[in-house]
Amino acid sequence: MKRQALQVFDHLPAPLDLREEVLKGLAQRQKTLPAKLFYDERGSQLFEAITALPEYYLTRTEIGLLRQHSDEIARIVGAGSVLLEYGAGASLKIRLLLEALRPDCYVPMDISRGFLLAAAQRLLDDYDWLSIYAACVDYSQPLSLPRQIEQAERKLGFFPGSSLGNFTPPEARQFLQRVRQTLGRGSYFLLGIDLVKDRTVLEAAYNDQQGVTAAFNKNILRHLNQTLSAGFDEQRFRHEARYNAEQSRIEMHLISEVDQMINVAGQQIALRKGESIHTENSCKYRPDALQSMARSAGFETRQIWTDGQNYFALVLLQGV
Ligand code: AVI
Repeated sequence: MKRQALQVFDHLPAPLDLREEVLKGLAQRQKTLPAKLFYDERGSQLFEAITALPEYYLTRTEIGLLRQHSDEIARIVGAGSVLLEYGAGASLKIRLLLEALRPDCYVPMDISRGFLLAAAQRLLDDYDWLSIYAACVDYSQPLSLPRQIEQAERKLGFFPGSSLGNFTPPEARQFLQRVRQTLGRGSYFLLGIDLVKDRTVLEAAYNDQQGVTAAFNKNILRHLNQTLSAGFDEQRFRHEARYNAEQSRIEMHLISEVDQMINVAGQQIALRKGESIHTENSCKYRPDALQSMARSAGFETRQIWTDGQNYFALVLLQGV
């Protein structure tokens, strides 16, 4: 493919009815809120700060693995490839992969157009050889990409950060099936996955000393106050993250400190003192469980790289 710098592809689905989704979650016995509400501008900044926390080992461990193995990944995938990232390449991780692979074309996919284009522009400024096809899409939904991308012979999909863990296992399997459909047989998919480990390490990573994760969790309430004119007072909630060993997942909750009534989009929601709103799951995997899930979605495992402590894994899958 010839260098075409930046092309943009817009294919956003109609927005879901957020009010309905929020009220439905708050009407359940275990109240829930959709985790996607974390990521307004402030939430994205708080998440960036989380990735630099001493307790949050995930990001630095994954970057270490990419530094060590991106040349080998590039050798396996081969020259003349298209690199598709599920999410927009704002981080050092995609730079490590781009530099090793030097793909013909890089396709970041993200729902936030502003974020997507700003990240793409920064990469174009730094890499004069790079062609970018920025796709403004909801990658958790079925995707159809432009023909020139779909027909590329060598494709590598990249889904870093253990973001697969924020899906429930059935959602994760369905997501992998969709990725397999989009990428096609023979294509590669590189996943960053947080592994099951000692509960104290996991719980510390989501209950940091500086309280950044607590601010990130409570930000969901601020965001709701703005978007659905809700009346949450974040002072009346406390952050809690606990490891659910049976389900191999960290659960984030907001616990009501008092009995309270809250107006959410015109409806009164009652919360008892001590009652929780479940805001996020972050599933941790054992390599064998991940491999069998991937197999059932149409992928074989090519290679797994882990760090010395077995905290995190880079998993290279190939569509069969
Ligand atoms: C984005 N995602 C993979 C993070 C995680 O670890 O599940 C979100 C996060 N929640 C609290 N801390 C970080």
